[in-house]
Amino acid sequence: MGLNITQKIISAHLIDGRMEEGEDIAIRIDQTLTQDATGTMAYLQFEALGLKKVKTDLSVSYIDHNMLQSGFENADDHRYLQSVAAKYGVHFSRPGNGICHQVHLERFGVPGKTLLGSDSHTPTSGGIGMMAMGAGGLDVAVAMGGGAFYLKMPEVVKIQLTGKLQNFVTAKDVILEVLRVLTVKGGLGRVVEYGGPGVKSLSVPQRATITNMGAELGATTSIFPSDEKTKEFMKLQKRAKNWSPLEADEGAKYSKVIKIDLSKLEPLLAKPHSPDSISKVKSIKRTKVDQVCVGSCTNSSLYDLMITAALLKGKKIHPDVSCTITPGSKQVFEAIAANGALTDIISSGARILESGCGPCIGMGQAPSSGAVSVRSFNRNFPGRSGTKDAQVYLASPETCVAAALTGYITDPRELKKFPRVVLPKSIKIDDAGIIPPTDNPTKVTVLRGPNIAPLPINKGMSSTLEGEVLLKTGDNITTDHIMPAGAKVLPLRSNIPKIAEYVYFQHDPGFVTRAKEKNGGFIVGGENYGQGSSREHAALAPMYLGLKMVLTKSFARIHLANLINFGILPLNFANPDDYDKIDQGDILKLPMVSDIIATGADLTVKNITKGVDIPVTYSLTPRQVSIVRAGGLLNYTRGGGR
Ligand code: MIC
Ligand code: SF4
Repeated sequence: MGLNITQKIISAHLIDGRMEEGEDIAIRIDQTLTQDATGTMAYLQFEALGLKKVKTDLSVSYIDHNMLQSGFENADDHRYLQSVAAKYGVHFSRPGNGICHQVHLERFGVPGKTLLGSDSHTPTSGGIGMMAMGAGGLDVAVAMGGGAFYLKMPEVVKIQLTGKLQNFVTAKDVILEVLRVLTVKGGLGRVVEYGGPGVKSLSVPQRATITNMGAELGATTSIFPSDEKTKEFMKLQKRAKNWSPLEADEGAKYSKVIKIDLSKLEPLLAKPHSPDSISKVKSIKRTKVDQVCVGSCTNSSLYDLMITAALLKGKKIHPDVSCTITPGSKQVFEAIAANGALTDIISSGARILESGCGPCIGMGQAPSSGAVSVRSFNRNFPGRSGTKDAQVYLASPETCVAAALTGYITDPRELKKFPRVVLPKSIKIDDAGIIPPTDNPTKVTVLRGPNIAPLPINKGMSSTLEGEVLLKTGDNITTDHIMPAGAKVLPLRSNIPKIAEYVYFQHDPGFVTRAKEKNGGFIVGGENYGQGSSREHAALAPMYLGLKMVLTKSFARIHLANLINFGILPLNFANPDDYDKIDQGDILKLPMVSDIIATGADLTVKNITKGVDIPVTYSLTPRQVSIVRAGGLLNYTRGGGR
């Protein structure tokens, strides 16, 4: 039987389990990446494993999120990350060197290898033919220690591409189309694999835009074949020796095939407040724009910046628009400086930002009250921009520039003249922003500032759980709702007691006080609970507040894994209509739950307030049951579990 790309990579890395859809499997991880907002926890956890050195082929620690140094906190964390990287054999990408996914694609990605990153957009490297997945920091720490990564054998969906994109239609429009078809829940338990004759018309950075935003589908990952275009890209990066071809076999099986004719696509955008709220740009009625931001790990490649500059050349940003532009890496920044594109950007009146996540994660550039912001980013969840009532649209750099020049949401085809951007045949490769690990790790002292608080460790699970429903939510709750980011909260990522004060801060400001008064309790949610980022703080901080169990219609993959890793019991309604039988404030009881899940027997939640019994399910592997009962993965590992 022919294998698809996903099956090929998994079979070459399989440590445990059978490669059958839905089966629990364990795979070997070749490379890891971390970023600063999740990295401090990941390395504290790695240190707790007591190893001398990472056991991966390559591990990289990036600084890209917490770049504002408005107090000592982020600077302290950066110092810790640099010293811990040197000590344990990790490459360190300095602040200013660029966004982890962009840099990893350029400098480290290798077709056919596995990559685990403590950031949900790690699938960006799927653009180069890697099996690249996002995970919580603890899973990445375990992988750095040589441990396997556990996942369910995904089903594989094929996106069959034909045709060629027209002028002003972009890779971003491809992934927005996929989001329109599959929605933010459509990727759950799936890998999205791209194939068909249309693939060869897309460059690696274009492919990476598509796999990057595949995270918004909730997919395990997204992947492209490795072909001549991949070789070309790796040659440009002076890494041709790392290239190898990879494609699906003839007759490879897929659970579903979705056909997209690239030549029929039009400029699209995602409307507030979800990446799957898709519309054609031309169908948006006249909407005035206050802010435009080009950048983020989705759209900050050299091509993205060059087309942005070419469209801005000789024109001025509309007086009512504040426009920021962020090159994704030092390499991109240097290239546009050298070829003059940067001058076109600056003279248009756009504001150029240092290479990093910046406005994408609310690290500066929060829009004005009620503002309309058009961004080339990947997420427009409520409040993520830093302004609660901002209206954020997601679109291609081309559509962003059209808005920046006209002051309105505008179909970029109205700009008429399409500038042909020719990428250079060679670019300057200078890895001065990447510090390799030292040869002399014993001489390195790990530097910890006062911002870094010890990791809170959960207690083992009680035999019976009883408590109040602290919060009942609707569908598609994001980790930005649970544990907001932004310039104020992100510096607290290394300090769980402090960051715990911000759990559900914008969505439900009374949550923390309630959780403390009631001594913890439960959360009830709808579909796709915990979608979005990989931040384990969305489990760790609620755990610190005493959250014991979350009962939902369904969970997003990474958040589910994070809840388990920190000993919070994830349950699903056996019957989704029973969601209506619980209200916020109800008292729930789960008698002998710890014993019941150990045996795999049926489980019932008793709603004491309403006097009803609610059947629930738990799709946990025996290993996950042991982790939850132990109070989390660290306790489980310390107790001898692997
Ligand atoms: C994001 O885009 O939400 C982030 C910030 O990159 C997160 C990681 C984090 O919360 O630190 C992600 O996507 O995993
Ligand atoms: Fe950074 Fe935004 Fe990409 Fe997350 S989505 S890694 S915050 S640029």
